[in-house]
Amino acid sequence: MKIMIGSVALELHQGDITRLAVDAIVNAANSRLAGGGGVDGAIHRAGGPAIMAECRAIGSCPTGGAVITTAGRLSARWVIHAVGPVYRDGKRGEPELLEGAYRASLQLAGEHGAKSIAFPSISTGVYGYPIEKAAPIALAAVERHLQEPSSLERVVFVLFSAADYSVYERLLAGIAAS
Ligand code: AR6
Repeated sequence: MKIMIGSVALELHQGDITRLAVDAIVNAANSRLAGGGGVDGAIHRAGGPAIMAECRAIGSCPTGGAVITTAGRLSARWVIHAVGPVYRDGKRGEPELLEGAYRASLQLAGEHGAKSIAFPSISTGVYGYPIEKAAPIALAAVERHLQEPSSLERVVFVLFSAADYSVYERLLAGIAAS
């Protein structure tokens, strides 16, 4: 599915984010930048050890922030390692921290002149953020970013499951109709 926000294409894909041909792939990382399972494991596996070497040199990233590295063997130019919150009850700053992770990623992409970026659904796997709550935050962060001039021409959300895809599909249909 694809809609336009001004001149920027907002697309949904279902599948593996490491296969996307975009300038910047966003990773759902942890604050130690230590690698792990889920999308983090997939990105480091596909991209090779150069990405982890850069992560080690950077050291860490606060929750709600993001850092950027090159992308090793991936076809992308950069990996943006975004650190979303662990979801507990939604009353411990989780929405603001999740929004911050998206905002910091978009800002880094813009600073590097990226024309395209692909996001996974940050925090909704191991970190337990309910996708129905997380998806509107992700989309609002993108919409807000695109209200200002940006290098981005294409923003892709890559959802691993059909159920997650349909959550995003419903929200995008709402944006397209508004
Ligand atoms: N492509 C796209 N999406 C994927 C892929 C993939 N290859 N693999 C998994 N997903 P998660 P989090 C989806 O757990 O919740 C790691 O260990 C997955 O189905 O990867 O932010 C880190 O090191 C889910 O919808 O990230 C951290 O310690 C989404 O990506 C911690 O997990 C995010 O799930 C971060 O947890």
